Order: sequence, then structure tokens, then C-alpha cells
Amino acid sequence: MQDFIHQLHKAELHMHLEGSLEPELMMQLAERNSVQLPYQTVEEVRRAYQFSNLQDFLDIYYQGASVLQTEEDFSDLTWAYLRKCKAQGVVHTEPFFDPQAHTQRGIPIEVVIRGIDHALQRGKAELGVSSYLILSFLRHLSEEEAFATFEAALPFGDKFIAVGLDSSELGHPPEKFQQVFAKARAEGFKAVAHAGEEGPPSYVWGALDLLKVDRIDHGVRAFEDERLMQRLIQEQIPLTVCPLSNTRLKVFAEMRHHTLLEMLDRGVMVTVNSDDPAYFGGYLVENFMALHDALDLTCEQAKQLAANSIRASFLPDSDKQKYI
Ligand code: ES4
Ligand code: ZN
Repeated sequence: MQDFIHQLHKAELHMHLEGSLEPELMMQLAERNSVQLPYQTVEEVRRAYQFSNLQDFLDIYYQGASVLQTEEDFSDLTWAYLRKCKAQGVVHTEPFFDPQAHTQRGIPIEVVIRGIDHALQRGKAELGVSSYLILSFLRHLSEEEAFATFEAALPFGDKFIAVGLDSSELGHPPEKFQQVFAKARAEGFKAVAHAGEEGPPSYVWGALDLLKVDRIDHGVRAFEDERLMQRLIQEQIPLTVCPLSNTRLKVFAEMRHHTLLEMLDRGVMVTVNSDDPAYFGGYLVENFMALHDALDLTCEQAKQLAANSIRASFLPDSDKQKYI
């Protein structure tokens, strides 16, 4: 099964670059930049990765991201992830980055974007892995701060394709960001948003109707709302689902309770993704394998999920046809 999954042409549509920071690179960058971390060893870092919910994880994730300071750091981080893509048969990726996690610490946005973009260009040229970057707003901050971030990023508007919305979901509904999403769409950007991870189905409705997103990130709680399920199926709205993330953050108590395959069999346009692979125990192939081990994912389902990932990507139709 592992070999079968490996050789499928796959796209990854939900992965936070800061979440691909492996403990080894984290320690290396902490040393290089003289950043103090509350860990002495790689083992200690790994032991800290026990989460009971999303906020638990986010606190550790932002702390880890503090070792990223220079253009080279962002490039090294991105390059390590792209090598993983190459090793796992990921032919195209649309990763997120969280500029505000860095600008809030005084790192200029151009350092972040230039570093990431350098590695993405090299990934295409040297590894044959194509990519479109997604700029994600932190939803626990204000819409004004999102606007300021978007304005600061606009001079680099050719280096990202879409805007997204992530971080603490509960208490920060989509409508909080209605205006900045309207502005981004008017400027020609695609839009995606995390919704229905910890938040209720109403947040998925809000992301669709108010933010007018092209895809929903996570969306697993849509399963609780039959009318919403019908809409997702009818309109073939992609959900970028992250199995290992969902079990690590206790969205589902165990993988055997995950509803991804039920959604797939009901005709929802679901895809498999790794979210924060360095924190949740695996990259894309490990997420597919987790579905195989707990839910008896079949080759036919794996093939369908891989094809969905290409279809749900922002690639032009001519490129999609090469991979499906
Ligand atoms: C995230 Cl799993 C998850 N959910 C929301 N925001 C995030 N940022 C990074 N990982
Ligand atoms: Zn995510």
C-alpha cells in the first residue's frame, strides 16, 4: 500500500510551512540565531508535542517559529519541506505561511517572502515540484492587522496566489475578516479559510457565503449539518482534510472515528493533507497510511483522493490533465 500511495501523483493543499519545522532544524536555527528555547535536546522538543486541543498546539507552534529570522532560515525551512515532497511523490504543493507570526517579532515581511520564494523557485527547477504560496491571516488578531499585512505583501503579489485564514478558530468567526477577503479577491487573489476544525458548521457557511472561499481547510464538522453536506456535494467545494492533525488535536478521539472516507464515499470533494507535519507525526504519505491502518483505505479510494487533490488545486486545467 505504501508503494501504491507513493507512486500516485499527489498535490498537497493544506500545509503550514512553519509547521514543517523539524526539531533538528529548530535546534540548529536556535543555535545559529542565539534564540533561547525551553528545550535542550531534540528528544525534549518531541516530548513537548502532546496536545489536548488546537490552542495547546498553537502556543508551541508560535514558540518554534521564533527561531526563523533570516531569509536563509525561511529558505532552508521551505527547501527541507520540498525535498520531502519529492521523496513522497507530491508533484505540486500550495503551502501556507503566517507572515504575522514573524512581522509581530520584528522580522520584515520581505525577508519572509523572499526566503520562501527562493526555495520554491529552486524546488521547481531542481526537484520538479511546482508550488503556489498562500498568505494566511491570523484570525486571533484584528481585521485591521490583516489589512496592514495584506498591504505590506502587495508589492510581492506575484509571489502568492491566495489568502487564507488560520490560528485560533473559536471566537473568531469568518465574518470578522469579510472586508479584507473582499479586498484580496478584488485584487485577483484566490481565497481559502480554515473552518469547521474546532468551530461549528456555521463557520463553514460563513467562509462560503461571506468570505466566498474557493476551498475549505479542514471542514470536518460540516458532517454535523446535513444541509451543508448537500451543498458541499452539489457544488463540489473542496475540503482539505488533515487526518493526523485531527487526531493529535483531539478533533477525533481516534483515527477509526475519522469521517474522511465516509465523506469521500458520499461524494464530497475531500483531499488528504499533513497540516503541520513536523508536529503531528507525518507528511502526506503517513497521513494516507494512517487512513489505511485505521479505516482500511482501499487503492481505489487512495487513487480518488490523489485525483481530488489535483482537481482541487489552483493549477491550470492543462497541468491538471497531465497528472490525473
Ligand atoms: C494550524 Cl492545525 C491548525 N489550525 C489552525 N491554524 C493553524 N496554524 C497552523 N496549524
Ligand atoms: Zn491548518
